[in-house]
Amino acid sequence: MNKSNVERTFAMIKPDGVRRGLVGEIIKRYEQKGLRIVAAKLIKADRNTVEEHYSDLRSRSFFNELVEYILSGPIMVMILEGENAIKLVRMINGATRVEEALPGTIRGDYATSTAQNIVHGSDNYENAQREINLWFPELRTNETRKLSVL
Ligand code: IDP
Ligand code: MG
Repeated sequence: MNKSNVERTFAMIKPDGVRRGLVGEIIKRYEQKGLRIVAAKLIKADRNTVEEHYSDLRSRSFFNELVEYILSGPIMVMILEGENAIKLVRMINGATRVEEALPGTIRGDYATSTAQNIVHGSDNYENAQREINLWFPELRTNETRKLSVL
């Protein structure tokens, strides 16, 4: 038997997803694959947090455009938990590039450009921890910086 790999990941419904009324549709897709919502909130992000979130991309030509996009309206941030949650959310979201995002994925079904592609999901374990801590500072515990009760 395979060892179970229940883990937590960070997901974001970007401003275009919220603006287009896709929150329910997106959450439905995560839930119907067995992911559990551990925490979620609709927020207006602040610039520092967005720049920190995408710090790996700071040198890319589209960085400023990307930050302005995420700041352009409310976003929904969430922590999802389940078996192989990190990979699963990335699969449900679909490929980054609009022409590679397959039908049946969120981006494949709804994204009309690579820049504005509806959703984000952490790409590995370290980034999942980092992004959960960044977007949910209220859930850090003093000593371990792990999630408290959830
Ligand atoms: P990911 O969101 O699938 O992990 P990344 O390569 O980490 O993709 O890029 C982060 C975000 O930056 C993308 O989701 C998209 O919004 C934006 N982005 C990526 N590549 C481009 C580009 O070539 N032009 C404009 N925006 C881009
Ligand atoms: Mg990424």
